[in-house]
Amino acid sequence: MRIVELRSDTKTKPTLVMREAMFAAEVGDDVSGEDPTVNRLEELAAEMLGKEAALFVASGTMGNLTGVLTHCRRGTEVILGEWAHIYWAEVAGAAALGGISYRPLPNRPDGTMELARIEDGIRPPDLHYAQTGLICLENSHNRMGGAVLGLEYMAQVRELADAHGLPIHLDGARLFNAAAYLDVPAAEVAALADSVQVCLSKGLGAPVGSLVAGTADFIARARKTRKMLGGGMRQAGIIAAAGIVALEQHVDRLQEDHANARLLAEGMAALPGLEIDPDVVQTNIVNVRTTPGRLTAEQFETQMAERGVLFHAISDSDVRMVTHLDVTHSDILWALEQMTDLLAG
Ligand code: TLP
Repeated sequence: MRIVELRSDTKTKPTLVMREAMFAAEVGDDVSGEDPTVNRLEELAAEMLGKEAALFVASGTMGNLTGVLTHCRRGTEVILGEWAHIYWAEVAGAAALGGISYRPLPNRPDGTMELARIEDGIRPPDLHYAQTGLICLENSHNRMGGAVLGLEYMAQVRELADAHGLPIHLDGARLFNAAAYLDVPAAEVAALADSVQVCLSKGLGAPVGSLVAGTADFIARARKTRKMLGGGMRQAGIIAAAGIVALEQHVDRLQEDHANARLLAEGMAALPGLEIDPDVVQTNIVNVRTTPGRLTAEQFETQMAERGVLFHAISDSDVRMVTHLDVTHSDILWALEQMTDLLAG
């Protein structure tokens, strides 16, 4: 059966070029900084993100946790959106492992938090209060359908953070998608944060890995945090080699994924039983609502899976579809045909 995999851009499989690079990778013990391939990946990432240094980590979750633990002491508090991936889908790692509390604020549909709410969320120096230690942003915003935070908004948060002497950590799991939408280099977005986490294993197609980037001093401290978390890998050049291919070859093609997402959204907007405004789709994530009284999100997911079109329900009424390297224009047209058949039949 033909399968169109829209559950996540994490589902991408390494390309032949990646597998060849992995096979041929020169390696060494990365814990002692001796893996030339990891070193090359970290230098490349730092350069693309406009930061002094970068650190290769096993996952986005580990990258964010490394970032938060490196910025914050025990007993401090992190301001972030209630739909920030760090808050809702990373097992409360900073609380469990770092003694750090979260101050979740409402996310608007565009992924932003109201500036006044952020300012209110920053704790005054009262003896009773936890000290605010960090602000986290997410760009593009996963739960908000891949919405992109604009540079102007990020600059306003930066100004606020500076006024209060607070650092910003950017969960840029899909930073390159955001930069492609904004049509600016990723470094321009990353410049508005102190530290940034980017995933290689999402739309960029690598099998494993993320990078955390920041100042040389921050990354030296993050390296120790990573070691504490058990993330010191040895001959990690084997997987870093795929990451280099991801950064060199798969950044410029992200617009294709965005065009496919848009095509999917436009197609679904015309179908009965589904509700979506295609204009809100900016990157590679499409959240679509099922009309009340027709198929529920779960029924839509199950019945389309029987036809080979895979995606997930994210609430009783909404499903999420994600385009990526392994989904073609023709896959989208075929998926839309299957949906038409199910919903119009
Ligand atoms: N997102 C995944 C998971 O939620 C399943 C997905 O399919 O979208 N930040 C953001 C914004 C993310 O979307 C994710 C993963 C992560 C961090 C964590 O990355 P990993 O999965 O590598 O730990």
